Amino acid sequence: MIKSEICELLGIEYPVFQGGMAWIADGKLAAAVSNGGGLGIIAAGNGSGERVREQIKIARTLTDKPIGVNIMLMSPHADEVAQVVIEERVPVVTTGAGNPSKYMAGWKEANIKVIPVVASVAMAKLMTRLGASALIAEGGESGGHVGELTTMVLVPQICDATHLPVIAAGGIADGRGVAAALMLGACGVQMGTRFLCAEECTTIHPNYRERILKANDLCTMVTGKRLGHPVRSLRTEFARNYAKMEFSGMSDAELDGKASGALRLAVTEGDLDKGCFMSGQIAAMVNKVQPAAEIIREVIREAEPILLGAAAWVK
Ligand code: TUI
Repeated sequence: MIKSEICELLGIEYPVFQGGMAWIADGKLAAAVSNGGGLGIIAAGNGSGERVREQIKIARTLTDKPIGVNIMLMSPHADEVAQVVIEERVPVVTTGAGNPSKYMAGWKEANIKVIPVVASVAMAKLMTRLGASALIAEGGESGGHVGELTTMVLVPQICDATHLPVIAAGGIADGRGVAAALMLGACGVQMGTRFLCAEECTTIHPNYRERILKANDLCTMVTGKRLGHPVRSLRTEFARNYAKMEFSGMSDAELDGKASGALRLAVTEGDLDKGCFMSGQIAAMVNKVQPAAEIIREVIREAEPILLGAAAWVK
């Protein structure tokens, strides 16, 4: 059994979060993860407040365990969603792709445990000062919107910069990743890509899942750096073409908008030409579809002997 302070803080059995994957992580997936003893997280993505409220209600019909909501701060609906989580008394909020400072006081007043994703030491210090309950240190191995640093480099530096519990994310898909994260000073992990292949992840088109299951080690790439929004996704026709446009003489104004709606096209249509199939670098390590609860049990069961055996390195 692997327990840490994050389990007590949130009332969960295992220190495993499911990433708040935009367009993908709905109430059904979040409930399955929470029922499996982890923390299930509903992704607000670019959705409206009412859509998020609906998903919270769906999750609540499926579980009485704690669930979280991830607020994507670049969304035009972020203000609205920030209010909905208060009204719905959501116990945990995670944030991504920006600085949640302006919401922190309101969420704290509503007794919400706020766990921002941070991709730098400066942001970790700011969030600690503003009263976050824990931090997610997400390295650039992850899928979707990525920061500059890798998990290996980011996690220990974030741990040094805060007294809060730190959850490691990016590049973690099995028990070895869980054990390594704990060795770096984290007290839990967040996985996104692995949960794309959870049985209860029914929002994604079969093409998306098939691409993940068939992926190899070099299957992802980062696009979007030129406009300041780097995104890691599968190396599809869309990603290759977008990368070509970034290096062409195209103006910023023309480039902007070339990726809009591409994640939705991947998730709902499985469109291999126009879709952006966001994925972490560990896609190659995801080889089977299984229930969310089994994923959680499996990574914890794999991590236990590794952690117990670690003392053998010290002579
Ligand atoms: O947010 C994510 N990953 C995401 S969001 C997303 S939706 C999207 N769709 C289309 C285009 C772009 C995004 C898909 N994947 N991960 C959490 C994360 N947050 N990673 C890095 C950061 C981050 C970066 C900068 C957090 C804070 C930050 O602060 C910058 C500042 O404002 O100083």
